[in-house]
Amino acid sequence: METKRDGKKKQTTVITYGTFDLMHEGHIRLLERAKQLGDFLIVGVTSDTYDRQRGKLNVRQSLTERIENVRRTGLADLIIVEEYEGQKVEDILRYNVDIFVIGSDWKGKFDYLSNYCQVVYLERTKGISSTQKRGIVRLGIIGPGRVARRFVQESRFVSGVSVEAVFHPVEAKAREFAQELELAWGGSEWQQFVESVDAVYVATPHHLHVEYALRSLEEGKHVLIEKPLALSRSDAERVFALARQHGLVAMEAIKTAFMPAFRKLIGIALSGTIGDIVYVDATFTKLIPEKGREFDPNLMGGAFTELASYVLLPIARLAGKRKWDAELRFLTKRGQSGVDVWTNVEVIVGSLVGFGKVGLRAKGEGHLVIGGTEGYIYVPAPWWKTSYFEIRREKPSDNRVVSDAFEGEGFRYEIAEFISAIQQGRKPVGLADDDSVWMSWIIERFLRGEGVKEVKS
Ligand code: C2G
Repeated sequence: METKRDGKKKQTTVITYGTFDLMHEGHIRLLERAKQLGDFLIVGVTSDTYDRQRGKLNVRQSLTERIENVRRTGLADLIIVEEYEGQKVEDILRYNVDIFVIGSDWKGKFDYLSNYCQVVYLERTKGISSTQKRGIVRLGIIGPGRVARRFVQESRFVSGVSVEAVFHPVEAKAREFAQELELAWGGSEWQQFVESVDAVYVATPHHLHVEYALRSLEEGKHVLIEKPLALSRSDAERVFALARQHGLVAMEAIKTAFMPAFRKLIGIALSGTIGDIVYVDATFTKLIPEKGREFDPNLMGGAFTELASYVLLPIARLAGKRKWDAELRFLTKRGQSGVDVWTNVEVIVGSLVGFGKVGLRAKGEGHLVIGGTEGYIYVPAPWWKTSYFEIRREKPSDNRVVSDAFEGEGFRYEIAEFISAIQQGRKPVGLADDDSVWMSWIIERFLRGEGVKEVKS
């Protein structure tokens, strides 16, 4: 407590903010420690509109219920509603706040508030004991790599999931990752790992996806599997059959499939807005130095296994059931290590032709065009992070623009879909099992060399 110049003790006011959805011990411990820092605790609860605006997904409880969660702790002296970006500064000034408190998952993000008051980041609670019955899914990661790191960061924008554990056969790698990302557990003990989670995210190199997915499903865990889910049709079918048998969710992590603008785009194309769909043309290139996992034949590297899931996605979604009658042609170019560095795929499904181009050592325009008899849809690069597209017609005055911008990497939509499918005991929407099985079948055909023509390197 500070002493004012007039001798009277000034009360120390502390403020913190959060969604406080499905209140768990992480929230409660934060409020307890915040309270201990002063004499008067103000808690800001985010409004639904603000959560939507800041990209917080899958919030299950209403604002009233979430306020009630905070009230019930008996820790807040005042509860306010956070309704817009920039409100924090105004609240700090209005309530004469001394200390702003937030969990360490926000480290650095609120340093700008130190111009107005003291900013304290409290260590977030690792390990949530809440069970699925209460709606919180505890998630474990297999394969602590680059994609897993981004996944953890994005998962904090999805309510109802807590990333708890990370597994790697090399203990030190898992531990290091767990420490860096503030996870409760990191190690190489498989049994300990699966027992501490309800769901698993498989983010290993491609050739291990199926093995880990099956092992996790056998243990009764839901699985989110990095793309490509499998490298053969039968392997993909085994994954989904086992999930069905155990009543679990199995989903392929193709982030584009779950982005709001992409879902809209597919709906619009299928509803006949551009007439009959005649072709789909999608390109995804990524320049990567010719070393590392992506070029390793033993890890099933190559441009096609790395990127085909993206370019095949709109073709699969637009062709529907007809996709199984597809005639396939590939044109490919190999790099020094023997894996493909560029591949064109042609998918002919009746009157619909799909063109996909993927590359790791050469760039191309990364757009998506869906051509129809009455117009076309154009998605500029990077189309796989779909946030904006145009419906273009013969008469430019009939053109229309659809935009649905998002925050961050766009992973959060796929995470939110996976978590809400688990919570609601339903299939994920945006990507059917059949789409994933079909893509695995195409990758299998490519790897077997069926219909593949090689271009000189
Ligand atoms: N928290 C924690 N441990 C957890 C989970 C959450 O300490 N395992 C903390 C968060 O860091 C945050 C508070 O609990 O300080 C509320 O978390 P959420 O309800 O998830 O809200 P959040 O999205 O973090 O709101 O204006 C909103 C705030 O900026 C952040």
